[in-house]
Amino acid sequence: MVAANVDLVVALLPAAEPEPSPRLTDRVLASAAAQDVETLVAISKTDLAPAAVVEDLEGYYAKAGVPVVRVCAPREDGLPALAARLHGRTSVFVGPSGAGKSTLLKALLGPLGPEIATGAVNAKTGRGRHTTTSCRLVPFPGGGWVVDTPGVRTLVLPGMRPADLPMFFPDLAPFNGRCRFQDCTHRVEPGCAAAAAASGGEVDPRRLDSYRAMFQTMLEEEERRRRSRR
Ligand SMILES: Nc1nc2c(ncn2[C@@H]2O[C@H](COP(=O)(O)OP(=O)(O)O)[C@@H](O)[C@H]2O)c(=O)[nH]1
Ligand SMILES: [Mg+2]
Ligand SMILES: [Zn+2]
Repeated sequence: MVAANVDLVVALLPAAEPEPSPRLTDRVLASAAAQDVETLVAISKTDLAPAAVVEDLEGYYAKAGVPVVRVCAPREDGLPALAARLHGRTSVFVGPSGAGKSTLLKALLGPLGPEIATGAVNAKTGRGRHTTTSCRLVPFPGGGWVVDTPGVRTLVLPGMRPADLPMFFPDLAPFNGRCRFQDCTHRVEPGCAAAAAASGGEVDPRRLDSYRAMFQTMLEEEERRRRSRR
């Protein structure tokens, strides 16, 4: 996706400014899982959102079976927990522009770290400004590497087949083969075990919707590629 030999993708999910988009985070997580890379969600900018919003996001990922930490760079909250995960590994920070990736990396590296540019979120659009324009590989104190990346808005997943997508959603994978139809895609088929789990609250219905939206995007991508080949 971003760099070779990556051990860990840290998906930054801002609690506010810009507006949190778990759907984008879900796409980052599924893409990383498809490349057999471990993932961690870091809910950032927690000082800018009500506690209920942060708790909801945290609960969403805990229930989805994805490790999650809360971080707030200016308050230095959650930094030791995150640093422990980064130690000795090659990690990539991924997330929307303005999520606080560069700020977080700066806070982790401390005053002796290299100069890293950060940029305010555009007040009019609520979007980040893409201050970080290229990937940047930074040595992590005590061992390891961290890659700071520019913001992602959408993700294209070359070579990933829609039918394989449930495998990369840890909370949906257990339902594979448990639906009425063996090749159920958990979208519109009757007798879908994943849909029943979402209705029953065992799976967050928003996660299933997010999966379905990603599946749809992948179908559209496939169609676009097919057309451009003709
Ligand atoms: N209040 C607050 N602001 C933050 C936090 N993290 C980053 N920011 C601000 O958000 C803006 C975007 O941060 P930046 O690190 O450039 O985001 P990036 O595009 O993901 O690298 C900057 O103005 C930062 O100062 C945070 O935890 N709390
Ligand atoms: Mg940046
Ligand atoms: Zn199903």
